[in-house]
Amino acid sequence: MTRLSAITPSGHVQLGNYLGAVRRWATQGTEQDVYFISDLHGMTTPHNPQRLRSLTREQLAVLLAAGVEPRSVFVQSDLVRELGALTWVLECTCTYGEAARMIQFREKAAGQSSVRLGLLTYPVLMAADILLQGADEVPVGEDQAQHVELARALARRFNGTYGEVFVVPNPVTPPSAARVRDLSDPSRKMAKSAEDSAGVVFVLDPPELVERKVRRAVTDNLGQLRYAPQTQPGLANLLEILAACTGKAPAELADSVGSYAELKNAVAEAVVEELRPIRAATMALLDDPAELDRIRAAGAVRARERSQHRLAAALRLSGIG
Ligand code: AQP
Repeated sequence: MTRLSAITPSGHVQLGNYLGAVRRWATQGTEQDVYFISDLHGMTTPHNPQRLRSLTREQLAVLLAAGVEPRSVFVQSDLVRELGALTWVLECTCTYGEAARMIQFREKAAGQSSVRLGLLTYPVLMAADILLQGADEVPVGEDQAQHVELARALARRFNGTYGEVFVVPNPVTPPSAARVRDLSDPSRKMAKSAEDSAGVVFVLDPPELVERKVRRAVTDNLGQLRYAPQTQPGLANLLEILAACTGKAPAELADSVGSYAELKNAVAEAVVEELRPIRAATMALLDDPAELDRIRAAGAVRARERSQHRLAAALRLSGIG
């Protein structure tokens, strides 16, 4: 069984990406699973080429440093030729109406005077990512479920029209994971591309900076230490982060600390300790470009091998190549 997940280099990896996804990929992933840095998806909105390249490298290093199986990881653009070919075939399998109906496209395009065509067609590229690798399962949140439905529809349509090539993927809800909120504004989720990074803990932030960001986290003035996400979202976020780092329940942790300041100290310490080995291993990999390149190239070879028979069959059956 192959599960497929990705991370987009739209910014530095943040604590939410790590606690909510990457850590699980490292601890629960199998060799059959596929994890990739979706740098092609990072081009659908205005981007800086140098920054995209360096974030891609950095994210690859973070995934490996976190312990994701190196044989499962690759960089999406290392398969740009294969993905480009399959995306075209799938674009000619998809209707304009289907693409234009995607909620995420409508949300991201709303109010923009100029929208990249890639923003419209990116769900078809995502379908190519999924179908090329033969993924059975795609763990996604609600925001991406519609895209996996599109991939299912395209796989079925292609198979029905030209011949059986693609595994029809299933969207699955990821096992309940921490949903980390922005420390400065707990009404928002923590995001790597947030405009203001004061409330975003990055995996590579030095310990002093992590401590400072946690100490400045917005809480409330109720002075009551309890786990109440609706009425005390800032405090609840800190308790959830501490819970994700310690394996204890947030409510239990609320009972065990004496003050907001004590809680912040405990959170800062737990996060610093959780991230310390990953930060060190990431730095070591970034300091050894030859080793990182070697792992990257091997990942690309494996991803290509896993997919080449499907691409060849899709091209042949659709009458090209
Ligand atoms: N705050 C979060 N808490 C828990 N999980 C999170 N993820 C993202 N933010 C949080 C999970 O991280 C994985 C990779 O994310 P992505 O790169 O696919 O895109 P995203 O969800 O849009 O991540 P960001 O950080 O919010 O990026 P931007 O700012 O570009 O939108 C996914 O599994 C995601 O659920």
